[in-house]
Amino acid sequence: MTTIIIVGIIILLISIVFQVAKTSEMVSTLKGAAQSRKDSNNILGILMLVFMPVFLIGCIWSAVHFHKDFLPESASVHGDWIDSVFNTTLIVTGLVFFLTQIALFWFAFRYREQEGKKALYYPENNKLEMWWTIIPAIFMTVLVVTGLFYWYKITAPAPKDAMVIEVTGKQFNWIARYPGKDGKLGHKNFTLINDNNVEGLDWNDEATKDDIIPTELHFVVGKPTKIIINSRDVMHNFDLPHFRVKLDAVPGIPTTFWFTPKYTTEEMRVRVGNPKFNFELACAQICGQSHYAMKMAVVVQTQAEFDAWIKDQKPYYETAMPAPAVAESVPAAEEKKDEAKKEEKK
Ligand SMILES: [Cu+2]
Repeated sequence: MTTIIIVGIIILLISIVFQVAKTSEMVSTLKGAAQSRKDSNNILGILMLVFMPVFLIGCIWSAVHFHKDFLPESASVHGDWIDSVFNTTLIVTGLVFFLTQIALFWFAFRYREQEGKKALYYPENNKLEMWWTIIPAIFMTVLVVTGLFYWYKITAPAPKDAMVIEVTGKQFNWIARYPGKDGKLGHKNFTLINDNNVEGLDWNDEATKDDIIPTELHFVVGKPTKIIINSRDVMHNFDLPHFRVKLDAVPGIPTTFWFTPKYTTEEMRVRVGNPKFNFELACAQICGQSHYAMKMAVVVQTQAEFDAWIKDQKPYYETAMPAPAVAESVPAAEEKKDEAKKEEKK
């Protein structure tokens, strides 16, 4: 029913516009071409003035209304810097946008074609050109230099005490790896990848044997965290929107990024007023059919909570290796027992 009403309204509007156009055509024939041109110029000029505030208010409304949807609340130290640069750029360019749009519509109204008015021939003004080059150049320089200042801070080498986590993207989930007690991530080799060894860890390297591959990412609040980002197959994109971390996961070329989480999950739940809030790692690169489902839960906790959690995690080696080893050794042991019994009987 609603659809029929909407279609009816659209047809009605089209026929009104058509009728108005037809009537104005008839009026112009009666009045003569010159008068009708004057009228339409006046109408268009006034419409420009009416459209200007509607358009500008719409811009302000959409910026305010959708601002929180552009990026969620920042939960990392450098996230605040990025937001401040972003907001400064938005304010400066927004101001210029408003001034130029007001001038554009006002000029369209003020200098519409009018009887007895002739356009002024004004080919150049060097002074004016100088100022409208210098002023934007100063603003652009300030914005770019501020951006670069933060960029170098953000991309500087990670502090030595940073926690190191490796995250590998694959179609269609993330694999996180924490170094075990030795604090070292063991070697891996893509040729060793199989169902029991999702990362292709090289078990000949002792450092791999305590590596942990959990199903969730855990960070410590206030602790610098360095992520080594990998991909097992196609290009993915490591995206932690709350931490303002977003970097491509490229097969064969590990990328790194470090950041410091500012709030625990619990604190963030209070901040956003949602007791069910959870941080999330997403894939921000369309990487195949189930790209939309490629995500991983992220927990930010205190050092003590993290220590308790990591203590409960089993090294991946234990889940990957012993099962076949035990299965082989059981029949072998049985055989030995049998042989021993036979010998006893002899
Ligand atoms: Cu992906």
